[in-house]
Amino acid sequence: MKDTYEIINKQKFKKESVDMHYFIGCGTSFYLAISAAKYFQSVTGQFASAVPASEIFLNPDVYFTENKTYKVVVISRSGTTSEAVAALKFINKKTNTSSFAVTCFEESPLAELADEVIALEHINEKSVVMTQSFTNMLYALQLYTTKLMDAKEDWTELKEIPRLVGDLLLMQDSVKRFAAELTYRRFIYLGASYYNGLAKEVTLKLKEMTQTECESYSNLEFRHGPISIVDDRTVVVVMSQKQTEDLDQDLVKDIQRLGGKVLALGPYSETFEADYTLTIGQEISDRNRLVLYVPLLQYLAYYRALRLGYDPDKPKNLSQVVEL
Ligand code: F1P
Repeated sequence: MKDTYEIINKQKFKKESVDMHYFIGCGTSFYLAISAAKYFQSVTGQFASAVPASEIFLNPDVYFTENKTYKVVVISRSGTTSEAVAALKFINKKTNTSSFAVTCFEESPLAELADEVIALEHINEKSVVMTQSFTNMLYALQLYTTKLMDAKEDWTELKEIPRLVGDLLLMQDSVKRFAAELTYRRFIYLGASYYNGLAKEVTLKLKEMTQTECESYSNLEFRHGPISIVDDRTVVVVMSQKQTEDLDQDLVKDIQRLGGKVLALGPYSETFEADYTLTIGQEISDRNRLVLYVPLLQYLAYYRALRLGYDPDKPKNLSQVVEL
């Protein structure tokens, strides 16, 4: 992550004024797009939305009109995923749309086709499952956004992230008890706004690595129906923001009353109670704390996979690159 910081710190970016930004990708890269678009919108005040890469060329009428201008940020670890490349080729034919790629491979179709590129070549991930590539590409997009806006306070906070992620890795034992308990059969991940993409991503991690039944929702949406499946074999992972602490505390109590177990992650005050509380990033603002939630929950999936006897690097029915 320090290398990612150095790359973005040195790189120069074009400042463009467009009507709409789309952040697109497939699978993990789409979930990254959801959090990155929300972050971009919050820092820049400009419209941004996340779209699965395939929809850009399958339903262009939904996303583009003639008299508006667009910038599309395409995210892909491999830079070769079929839908991401097809979306970029489609965009390149449009005169009112520019493109930007974020990938881990400089020599990839995506990097060759895009107007501008962030290439994180130091992320040499061998696993089929995306872990450090997710964290680093999200971090790179936060730094990119902050640099574009010359948002000094955000940049100062983001500069601390590599050190704070390092500290987090020492806390990995804390998630092991949730990973080891095989009577827990269902996992629900809750995250709102910027955190909703993260909730979807850690759900996918658990699904890919462990074949466990799991779902994700925006925190308070959980009460509107999904809460009916909570029982004593359900674990709910709550990702909190500073301003949602009180509402999340009530939600935790409701889930526990129904027999569910709660693992809570957030910048909590001392009084917050759950079955296990991980207090993280108290000194960092909600939008810049994002990536701190991810590694520990990736570890949760990893340790559960080992406990179940699965190879966490090679999930069933999945390959590193999906080519149509
Ligand atoms: C996207 C992706 C991954 C998934 C699997 C297949 O890859 O869908 O999210 O875990 O590895 O590919 P990419 O476009 O980011 O390379």
